[in-house]
Amino acid sequence: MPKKGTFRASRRNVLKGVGMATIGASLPPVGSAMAQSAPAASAAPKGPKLLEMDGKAKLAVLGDRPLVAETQAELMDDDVTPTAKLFVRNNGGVPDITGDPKAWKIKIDGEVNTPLEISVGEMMSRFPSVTYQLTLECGGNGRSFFSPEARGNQWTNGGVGCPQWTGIRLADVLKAAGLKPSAAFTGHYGADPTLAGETDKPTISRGMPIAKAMDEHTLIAFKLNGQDMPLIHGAPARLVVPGWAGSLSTKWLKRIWVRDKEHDGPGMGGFSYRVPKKPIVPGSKGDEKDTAILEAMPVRSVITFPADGTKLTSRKLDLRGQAWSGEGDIKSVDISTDYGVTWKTAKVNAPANKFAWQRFTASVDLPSPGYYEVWAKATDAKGVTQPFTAANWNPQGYGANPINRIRVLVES
Ligand SMILES: Nc1nc2c(c(=O)[nH]1)N[C@H]1C(S)=C(S)[C@@H](COP(=O)(O)O)O[C@H]1N2
Ligand SMILES: [Mo]
Repeated sequence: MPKKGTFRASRRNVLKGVGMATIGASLPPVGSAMAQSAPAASAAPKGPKLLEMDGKAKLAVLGDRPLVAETQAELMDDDVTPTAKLFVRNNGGVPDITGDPKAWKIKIDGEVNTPLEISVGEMMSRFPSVTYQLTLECGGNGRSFFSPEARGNQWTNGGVGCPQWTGIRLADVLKAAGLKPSAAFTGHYGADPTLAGETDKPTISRGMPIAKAMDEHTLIAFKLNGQDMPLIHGAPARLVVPGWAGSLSTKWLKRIWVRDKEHDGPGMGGFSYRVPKKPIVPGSKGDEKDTAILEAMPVRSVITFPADGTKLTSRKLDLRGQAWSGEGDIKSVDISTDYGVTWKTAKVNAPANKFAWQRFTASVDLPSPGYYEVWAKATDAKGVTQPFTAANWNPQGYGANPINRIRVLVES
């Protein structure tokens, strides 16, 4: 193990107050907008507030009401994301759901021949059960890297996870209801109350084109990592729409309205989940009419070992991370330890299935003791790669996927 302590915001290092410890502790996160624009703060930064919830790891809390918590990069080191480490993103409250989960009913209506009201139990017995490892990523993941700051939760890279989901294909239920030729789009409704406690208003209601709804990897899931779905992740049933903005993956699912046009629920209007069709000046207002719906999430890589700020006792570093793209598989990941002057190709594992993230590993030799940044850059099967900085600024801050950077200090 080359790892020996860290030199970022640990209390001991802050108190020591000298040398690299201080520099590491006072630096903003690498790659953040702050890192690019602000001088290093002199005061010791407070670490993030950590989640305290039964069954969950100490994730970084980005918001309390509604609860939003992201997974620290070093907690994304499992091939399959354990339930405890999966990020949480609520827009409202958590519904009070009691009784037999199998009796929970979902309504399918709108542009269908036979509207259905079907229970979880019936779905389980009528349709084949499928299990896939699928990446779920919040549309705002990476938002903190934008400069100037874009409004919303300041995600770094941790609004993502890739656990195993078990359920049925949404396509099977839609086929059972019989899509009319006019069926063009879905509209999703969950049972969560608003923050004000209203139960008759959706907190968020997004939808997708029918083709994505019919994709064999789009699921109504009942289980997470082989266990009954935890309430916080959408029990008894939730959608999992892999690769696309996480807001489509409706938790506590109670209705799918099949529409003959683009859905218009909360989360579909204004700049919500929309990005400019042509680049706009960072910080400007933009024009809602000139936007397109955010669909697939962009290519991204995250170094999960070592942690940012690690002190190394060896110049040989065996690093690893995860890479994924909402568009499909990862073709390559490249690593640089000299600020992008030279790059080395990492080994990339095959995905468990389509829409699963992929493990990369690399062994790099750092030429001398001292301070280094390790950069990772993924390229997907379409040949799309990560930019060096958060590109395509937009008012709501979607799609920031700059190359991933960690800092290490070689001590000997
Ligand atoms: N009913 C409902 N479904 C929801 C949400 C919500 O607030 N209410 N949040 C969405 C968003 S924005 C994301 S990113 C994912 C997060 O899923 P998780 O909390 O299980 O990680 O759930 C989506 N499904
Ligand atoms: Mo999200």
